[in-house]
Amino acid sequence: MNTQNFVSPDTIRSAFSAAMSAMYREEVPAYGTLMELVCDVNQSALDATPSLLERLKKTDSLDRISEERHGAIRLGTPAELSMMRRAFAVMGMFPVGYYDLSVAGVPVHSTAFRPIDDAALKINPFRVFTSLLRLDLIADEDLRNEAEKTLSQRNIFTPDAICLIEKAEHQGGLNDEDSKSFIDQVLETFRWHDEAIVTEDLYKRLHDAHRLIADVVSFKGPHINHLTPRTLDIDAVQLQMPERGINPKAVVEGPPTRDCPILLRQTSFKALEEPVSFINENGDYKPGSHTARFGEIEQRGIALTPKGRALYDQLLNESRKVIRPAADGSNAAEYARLLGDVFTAFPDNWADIRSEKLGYFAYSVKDADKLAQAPSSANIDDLIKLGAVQFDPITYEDFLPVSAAGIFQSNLGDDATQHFEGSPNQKRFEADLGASVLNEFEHYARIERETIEAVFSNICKLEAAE
Ligand code: OOG
Ligand code: NI
Repeated sequence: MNTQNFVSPDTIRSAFSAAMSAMYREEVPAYGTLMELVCDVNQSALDATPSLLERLKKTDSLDRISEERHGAIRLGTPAELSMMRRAFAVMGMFPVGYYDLSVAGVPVHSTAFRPIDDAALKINPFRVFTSLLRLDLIADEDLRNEAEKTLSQRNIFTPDAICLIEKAEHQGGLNDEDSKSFIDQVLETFRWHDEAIVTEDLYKRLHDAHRLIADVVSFKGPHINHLTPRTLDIDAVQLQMPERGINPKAVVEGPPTRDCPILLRQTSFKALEEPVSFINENGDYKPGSHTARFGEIEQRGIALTPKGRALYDQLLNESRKVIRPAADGSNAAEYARLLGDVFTAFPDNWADIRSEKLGYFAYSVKDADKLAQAPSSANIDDLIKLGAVQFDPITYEDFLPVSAAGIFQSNLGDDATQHFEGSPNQKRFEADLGASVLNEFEHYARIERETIEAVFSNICKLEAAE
């Protein structure tokens, strides 16, 4: 076996996300318009703020600033989920985090497949928010059985995709030619199919149970339902969408605009009504429509510790107790104002966020001479005070359940809010996935700890050299 010939998973992921982007722009022209807007806004932000440009030059690849950072799919069965895990592994994407959306009226639970280490994230951070339908939350037993039967008859992967996944696992990688076919074959799973695999009657019954159930069960595969480029100014994109003829959701999800961005802010244009056809008993097709696909944008900030996250959740809850953002946007400005006010309780400078242990930071040597002179008893705080060490926020690479629910809801139709018994079941999800998910907090804590250890190992080296 010659591993030299294997294409790196990072390269496969980059090529896959580029292929998906091209396919989605062709399938959903409004998404192409959003991409153009994002590019323009990002350019203006860089022109207006030279310090931002300098900072991004150091940490990011500027030419890829406006590229997709994530996409989302919704799967129907445990077998689909576990094969999807194996497909993503070939691209260096692994399940991180568990999100229970049932509490928010959406009958799914989810994870995000993403690159994990810093080098891989830098090459291409593309991730896929992946949900599994929870048929156990459908109350109507007949409907549940029908949905299950329909799902059991579909095969969302091409036979060649499965062969190549198995080959990659067996060999430990794929060569150039195989990796190209792998991308082509796996892309098929994400493609839109306008011919439903159900009758109009079943579609309607699934749709009445929950719009999302109809979206998952009625089609040949789990079409990518949105892609999400990164923006440097989410408020500007939200504001300018209507000028470009695209209809934004009512409010930006997540924290308010701040000097020190935390976690994740997201917004989207509302899902489009698209023509589809339903199968008849006699095998003919009957025209209809389905609303599922949209475009989203994201802006990321610092990863919060459990303490910081608890404060974020508390402030978000407080705001939403006073004003729940209305789907029609009628109280959007009021909500944004209130959110801003309530979040003044969350420190908005990096030093306080760090000293109050609300966020995760990466530590590095700022001045080697000062470090060499530091007393051996100095801890990391002392080293910062001495000017020997600096700290930078670690970016949050994951998702937020309340925000995700808001994205789901605004794209499921504004009448779709429904109540399910909140019932997180991570054990079940992991059994279906065939693997456990990485705990995101432990992951960020480890990154932080390793940077601190690296600083102290520098001191040891300096002492040894004396
Ligand atoms: C996924 C919604 C969640 C996000 O960015 O929070 C999501 C979906 O609509 O399938 O993508
Ligand atoms: Ni999304």
